[in-house]
Amino acid sequence: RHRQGFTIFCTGLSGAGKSTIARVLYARFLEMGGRPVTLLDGDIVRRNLSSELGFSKEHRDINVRRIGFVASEITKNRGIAICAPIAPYAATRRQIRQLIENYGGFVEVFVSTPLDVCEQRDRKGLYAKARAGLIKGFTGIDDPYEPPEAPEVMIDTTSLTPDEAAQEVLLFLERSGFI
Ligand code: GGZ
Repeated sequence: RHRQGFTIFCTGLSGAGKSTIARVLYARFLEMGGRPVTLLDGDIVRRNLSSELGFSKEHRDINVRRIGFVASEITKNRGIAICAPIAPYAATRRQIRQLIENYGGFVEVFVSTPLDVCEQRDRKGLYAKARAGLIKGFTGIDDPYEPPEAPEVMIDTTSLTPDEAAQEVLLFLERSGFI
């Protein structure tokens, strides 16, 4: 079987649960075997591909386009790319979708956990810093997040375990014939 490649593109606020879902999916795909899997988590990309970039609209767009390009190459080669940036701008996500759909599947996963829940979790203390004005231009506080209008999957992690959240994505992939 020569199944097509695909990209899982998780988008949502800081603390919404993107990286956690992405890591569970990564482990599941490795267990399944068959296709090469690449995890392009926000942190990993910022450290290795985008270390010179900040968080202006321009820099976020460059960052997200780089992720999209790498994911498109992986998808072209029939692999699985799992991406987990905030990717706050709808137009930029749309461009990446268009690029990747030339080569395989694009599965937009909107991790829709509301701001108040993300802020309550505040795992890294960044929301507190943003509220205190110590970080400027923080997504959801004083910087925009444009929610996807037609994501393939929408997951609010408020009352789901990471496994349950990842299962939602796996179900979609099975129903759509990707896995
Ligand atoms: C949003 C910021 C910011 C600002 C630093 N706004 O919870 P985290 O820490 O680990 O995830 C956030 C990450 C966002 O980087 P991305 O590359 O995913 O963003 S984008 O897609 O918009 O390029 C957060 C941290 O970096 N962080 N400053 N101002 N998040």
